Amino acid sequence: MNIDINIIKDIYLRSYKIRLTEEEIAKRYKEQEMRCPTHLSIGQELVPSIYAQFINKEDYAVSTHRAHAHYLAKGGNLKAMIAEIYGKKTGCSHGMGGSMHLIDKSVGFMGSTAIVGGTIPVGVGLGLSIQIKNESKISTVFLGDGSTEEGVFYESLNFAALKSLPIIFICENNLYSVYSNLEVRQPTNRKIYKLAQAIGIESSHSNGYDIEDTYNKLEYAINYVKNEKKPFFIELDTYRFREHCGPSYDNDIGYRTEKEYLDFLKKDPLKKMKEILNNSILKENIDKKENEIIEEINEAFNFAKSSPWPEYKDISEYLYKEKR
Ligand SMILES: Cc1ncc(C[n+]2csc(CCOP(=O)(O)OP(=O)(O)O)c2C)c(N)n1
Ligand SMILES: [Mg+2]
Repeated sequence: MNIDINIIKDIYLRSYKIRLTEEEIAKRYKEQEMRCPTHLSIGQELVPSIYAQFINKEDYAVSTHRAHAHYLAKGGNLKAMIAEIYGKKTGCSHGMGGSMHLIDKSVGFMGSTAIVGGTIPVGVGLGLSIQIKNESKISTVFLGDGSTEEGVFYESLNFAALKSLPIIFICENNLYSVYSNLEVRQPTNRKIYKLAQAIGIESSHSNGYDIEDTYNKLEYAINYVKNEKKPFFIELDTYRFREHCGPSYDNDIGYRTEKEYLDFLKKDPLKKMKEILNNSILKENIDKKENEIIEEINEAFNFAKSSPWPEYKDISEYLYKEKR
C-alpha cells in the first residue's frame, strides 16, 4: 500500500474508536437508559476516518440520522456525544436532541436530522455563507444513498452548481434505505455519482472498503473544493453490519442474506488495517493506543451516566441563546 504507515495508524485508531464506541452503545442499549433511537455505522467507519485526515474544526459539516461516526471524525467530543445519547445536560445538544440530532458548533458540526435529505440544503446554505463571507473553509454534506431519492437533493445540488459553492458531498452508499436494496429503488445501471455530474458537479466514485483508493479520491475531492472553491460529489460504497436502527443484527428477517453480510465482513477494512499494522514496527504502540481508547470510552459512559438531566428552564435558555 502506498500510504505512509503512520497515516494508516491514524485512520485505524479513529476507525477503532468509532467502532468500539458504537459496540459499547449496542451492548448497553438494552439497559434502557439511552431512550432515543440509534442508527449505528458499524461497518462504515473507514470513510469518515479517512475524511478526518483532510478536514479542520473550522470547516462545516452536516449529517444524517446515522451521525456518530461523522461527529467523531469532525473532531467531536466523545463524552458530549455519549451524554447526548443518554439525554443529559452535558450532551453536545444539551440532552435535547439525542443520537439523531447532534450539533456542536465548536467543531463545525452544524447538525444532523432524522428527516432523510433534510440537512442537504442546510449544508448548501453553509457553503453559501462561506462564499458570501469570502472564508477559506469548506462545507461537508454527508448523505446516504436513500437521500438521493428526495426532491431536495436535486434542488440543493442545482443551487450548489449554479452558485459554485465550496461543498463536498459525501454519499455513503451502503446499498440500503432501511430494508430496500438500491436495485428496487433506482434503475440498475444508473450511478449515483453520475447524477451529480449531470447536474453540473464534478464527481467520483470508489469502493469505500478500498483503503488506498478511498484515501486518494477523498484527498483529491476535498482539495478540489478547497482550491477551486467549487462543489464536488463523491460516492463511496460501504456496508452496515447491524440492523438499520438499533443495536442488533437483522440478517434473518429476509431483506438481505447472511452471505452478503459475511462477504462484506470478510473485507472489513479495520481487520485489513490491523493486519498491516501488526506486521509493522508500530505493533506495540497500537496495542497501547487501543487500551487507551477503551479507557476513554469507559470514561465517556461514566461521565454520561453521572451527568445531570436538562431542566425545563434550559429549553428556553438554549433556544434563546441559539437564536442570537
Ligand atoms: C423524509 C423521510 N422519509 C422517510 C424517512 C424514513 N427513513 C428513515 S432512515 C431511512 C433510510 C435512509 O437511507 P439512506 O439515506 O441510504 O441512509 P442509511 O440509513 O442507509 O444510512 C428512511 C427511508 C425519513 N426519516 N424521512
Ligand atoms: Mg443507505
